[in-house]
Amino acid sequence: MRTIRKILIANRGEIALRIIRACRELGIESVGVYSDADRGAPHVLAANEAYRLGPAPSVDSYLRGDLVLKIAAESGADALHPGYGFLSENAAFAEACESAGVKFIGPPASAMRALGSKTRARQAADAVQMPRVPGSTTGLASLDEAMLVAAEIGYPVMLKAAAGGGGKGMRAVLSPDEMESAYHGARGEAERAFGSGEVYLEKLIQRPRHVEIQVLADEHGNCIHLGERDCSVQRRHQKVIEEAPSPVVSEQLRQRMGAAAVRLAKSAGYANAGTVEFLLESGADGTPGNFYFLEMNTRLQVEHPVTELITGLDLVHLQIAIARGEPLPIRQEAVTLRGHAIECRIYAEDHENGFMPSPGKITRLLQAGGPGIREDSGIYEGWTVPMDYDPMLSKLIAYAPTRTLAIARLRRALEEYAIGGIRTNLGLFRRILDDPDFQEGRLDTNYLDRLLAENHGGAASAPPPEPRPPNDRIAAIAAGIFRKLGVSSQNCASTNTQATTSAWKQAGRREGLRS
Ligand code: MV4
Repeated sequence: MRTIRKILIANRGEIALRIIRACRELGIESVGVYSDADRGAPHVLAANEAYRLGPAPSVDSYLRGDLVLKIAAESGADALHPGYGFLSENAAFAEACESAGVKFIGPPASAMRALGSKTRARQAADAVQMPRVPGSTTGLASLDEAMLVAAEIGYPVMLKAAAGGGGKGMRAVLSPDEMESAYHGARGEAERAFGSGEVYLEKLIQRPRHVEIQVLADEHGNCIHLGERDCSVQRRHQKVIEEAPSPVVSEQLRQRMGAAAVRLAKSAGYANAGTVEFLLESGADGTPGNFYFLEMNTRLQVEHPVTELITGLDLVHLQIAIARGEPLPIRQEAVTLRGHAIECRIYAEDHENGFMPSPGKITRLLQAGGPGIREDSGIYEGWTVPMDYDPMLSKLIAYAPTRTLAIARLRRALEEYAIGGIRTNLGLFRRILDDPDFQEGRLDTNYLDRLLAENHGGAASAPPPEPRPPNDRIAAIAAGIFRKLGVSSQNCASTNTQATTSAWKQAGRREGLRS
């Protein structure tokens, strides 16, 4: 067993805060790190102590593994949690931590390397009879080979970068005449983005769902899975809504996917929390078809709370227990899924104007609460959202006995939630949750693009939309402003046709009562 008394959190925002909270619950000291843009960030205020890394850009701060390890030594941290992004999937950094005598709370570097290359991961999948998308398991040597392999598996196909992830260096190829430019395009993009131009081919799966299995492995060879998350609602490889369980995965399918994920993790010598991603084919009549291994993410994911809510487990507590060398405290048979959880990723971006990032000062913040609502946030009223990082502000998560009730709770919470001073995608969630296809669980990875193309703006290439007629939101915002100014807002208020009263409107009422 290893002693962990003090953990350095090598991250920022909501995930740093999430990990600091777990430390507090476990009686562990927390060490925060920050860039110049994050001097007053919530994670800096919450940590027991905090140290400056450097200037705002990530390459000068949160990506500086050498500085992070210097601070670990200085502060006497005996372990390090990398969160997600930044250094979390950097095998060389995990190794450097171990050399410095700082326990890296994540998998061993060897497992990160084994799964980091997609061609190697596909070979690993074959070795454990894990179904994977048909195609090559080694890099393509030439355009000629690409043509041959594509003819073998049959068009349409997809070119992918072996070092890739998140859609970079990826090209759909619908017919042989498209191959030449796609091949060179994908190679060049992969070379520039990852320093490796290795590409391989897969059969293109049309309109799949993105379903992933959460796994947990200890350092004694035990491994379990915690069911799936459905992350099909995404835009440009950026997840927008995640839920657990998937509305279409049966107990039998869950057990097959879960068992395959556990086999893969065990074969790679995996330890700690990880996620195995699958494409789930849509069969006829909305029932799922085959599932195919896509890749393994060797970190705690943004969307881990939905799994926590339906399993009743705390994944960060478990990560720390595993890092201490403890055996998994639960057996697979004891894992039970209960209820339904849905998460919205709230971003500082203008979804009505090409999804432009919208950093800036948060002048007003009305947070949601009440039964079945969890908010993992990295903001406060008065905080200036820096433009240097991913613009995710918070995660709003609803939990209820059924999917229908979880949707109702989320819609109610979104009515309570208001962020002033910057643009956010809150309005987008109201739209998605009102959509019959979402409500019926008719989802695939093209779902959001379809919804955004439907009527008013949102598509990245589309020009800004014409001003829309006043709706309840605009009226409610105006009501708040007018009340603050002491002007009558009767006309605006009368356009509110919804049964619920929005957060802004209530804020306006409170302001009115005060004066
Ligand atoms: C695919 C695919 C269809 N067929 N592979 C996108 C990110 C990368 N991790 C894998 N991705 C895809 N791979 C084959 N053979 C469709 C996607 C895909 C996708 C996957 C998961 C979540 C969202 C997506 C959005 C578009 C395309």
